[in-house]
Amino acid sequence: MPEGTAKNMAAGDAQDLTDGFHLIIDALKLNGLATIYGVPGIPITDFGRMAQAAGIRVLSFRHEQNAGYAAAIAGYLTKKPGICLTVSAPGFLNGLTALAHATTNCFPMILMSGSSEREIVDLQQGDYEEMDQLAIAKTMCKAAYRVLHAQDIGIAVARAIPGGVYLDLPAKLFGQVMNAEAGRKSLVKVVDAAPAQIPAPSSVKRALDVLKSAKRPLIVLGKGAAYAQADDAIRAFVERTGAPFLPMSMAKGLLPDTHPQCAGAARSTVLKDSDVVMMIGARLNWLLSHGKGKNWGDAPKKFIQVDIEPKEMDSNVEIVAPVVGDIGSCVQAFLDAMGGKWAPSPAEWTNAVRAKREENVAKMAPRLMNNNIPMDYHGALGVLRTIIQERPDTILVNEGANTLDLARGVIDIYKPRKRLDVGTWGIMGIGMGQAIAATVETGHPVLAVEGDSAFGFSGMEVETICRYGLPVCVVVFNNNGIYRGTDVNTANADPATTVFVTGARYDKMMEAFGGVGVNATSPDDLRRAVNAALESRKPTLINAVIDPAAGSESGRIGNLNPQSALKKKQA
Ligand SMILES: Cc1ncc(C[n+]2csc(CCOP(=O)(O)OP(=O)(O)O)c2C)c(N)n1
Ligand SMILES: [Mg+2]
Repeated sequence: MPEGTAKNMAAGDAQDLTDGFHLIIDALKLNGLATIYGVPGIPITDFGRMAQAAGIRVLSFRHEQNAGYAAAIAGYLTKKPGICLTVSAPGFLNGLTALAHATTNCFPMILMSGSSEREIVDLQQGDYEEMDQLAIAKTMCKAAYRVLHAQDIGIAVARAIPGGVYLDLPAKLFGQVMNAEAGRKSLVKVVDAAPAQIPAPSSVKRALDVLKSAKRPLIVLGKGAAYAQADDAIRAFVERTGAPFLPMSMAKGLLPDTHPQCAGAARSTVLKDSDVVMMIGARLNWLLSHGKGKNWGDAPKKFIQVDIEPKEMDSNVEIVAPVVGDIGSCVQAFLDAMGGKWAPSPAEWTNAVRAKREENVAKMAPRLMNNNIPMDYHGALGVLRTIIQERPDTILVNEGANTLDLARGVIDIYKPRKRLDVGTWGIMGIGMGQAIAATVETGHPVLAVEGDSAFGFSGMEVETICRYGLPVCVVVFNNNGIYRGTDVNTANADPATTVFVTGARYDKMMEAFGGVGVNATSPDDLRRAVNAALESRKPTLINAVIDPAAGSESGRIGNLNPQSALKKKQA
């Protein structure tokens, strides 16, 4: 039976019919996509209800951007596309930021948005929430598809996997009716969304030859390596080489930060002094100073790059040994080709790196134990560092400027994919969405360490956390502002642009929704409150009062602020 409307169908046929609502649900379920993060409204409210009734977990957020960040990180954690569901125009745009973020970070995600009447939108006749969403989405993700016919839903969902993809679902699609058996047959189960991509054996040999020639090798692990879930092979490979390794922030824990080869605490030394750098699932973007400049020192350097994306090769500097394939297959190929006889990295180099690391760790240790009131970053982070050491299954979510940069350095991570943060863009606002999805997808409790500004971008989702009763402990590093709380505007009565209300009590936000709120003014308060939260698994928000003068402008990346040439001349 061709598509039609329910009106056209004889009532007696109803059980032999299906509709767009159910076909989308069936297509998602068939492909094992069992969780939706979204915000309801026309035209997708009933769809959400029906999805919930059909056994899909539907988590309703307070803002689509947060639902989108949840979907994005769900994709990262599970290797299956996270689904974000929104209404048209404004809801779509709110979700689109997250889809763009997911695409930039190579997280699989599908944004599904309802859209208005095609005929009216295309003639720009002013429909309810009118917008040409498809055209806008195309520039922001890998692909964007619109589904006009119920019988195309199966193929459309299949094409969208694994993302980052936008699926445009016009309101009319949901109500379209077709024969149930034909509908079932129209569904497509994706057999292998990300097939193994075996690297060319010659590229593997070339990479190993370069690595073998190194006097001062360095392995850089990126979040692509963490995403691959090839944890054992990666660890075996790194250990076989004996080389120091540097984890990018979301790759921390792939091997424990306390591993003897970890060079996290000797970052500037290894970047400067290494002679061969093997990048595994890490890109040579701004986060690594594009592989050049003063951070990388003067000594000539050879780069080996291992990545699934051929376009990453030679993106910023020459890659003398490109290895293209999925990280799991590449690392396994290295292990196979290395055989039993691989000379460990020169001891002179590994000892030098270890000495530098121990020196830096020792330098930091007393600062982490300080009991200053108000707390500074190190005093507060020292507490959280110990808690994560004692509870290594806890997932750490982290955003802010100083709160991010200092926590990344201070808090050791012991297991893969236990640290989630602002990603490639350094985006604020991922906090509560990531916290919610991280516990929903893994069942582990979450510790979200948030700058007070960063928290504000998604703070309303504490209601969502309370509503679903999620084991999330939010610690707001309340230094009364962006970077610092001490800025003064001398031009008029308005506050400076970077400061917030003095003495704000973020803990009361959590209490407003039935969660636990704690105001922590000392490291001891903080320790007690976080331990209680992780023990009880009750939604908790701790307002950690931080010295407003403790932070620095833009955290560790102040050098990226533009300076006027004029100002320099005058100075
Ligand atoms: C979406 C977005 N908007 C704005 C910024 C600019 N930004 C970078 S860090 C930051 C907030 C830093 O303050 P806070 O979170 O309180 O951390 P602190 O340094 O005070 O510890 C802002 C607004 C951004 N990175 N992303
Ligand atoms: Mg702040």
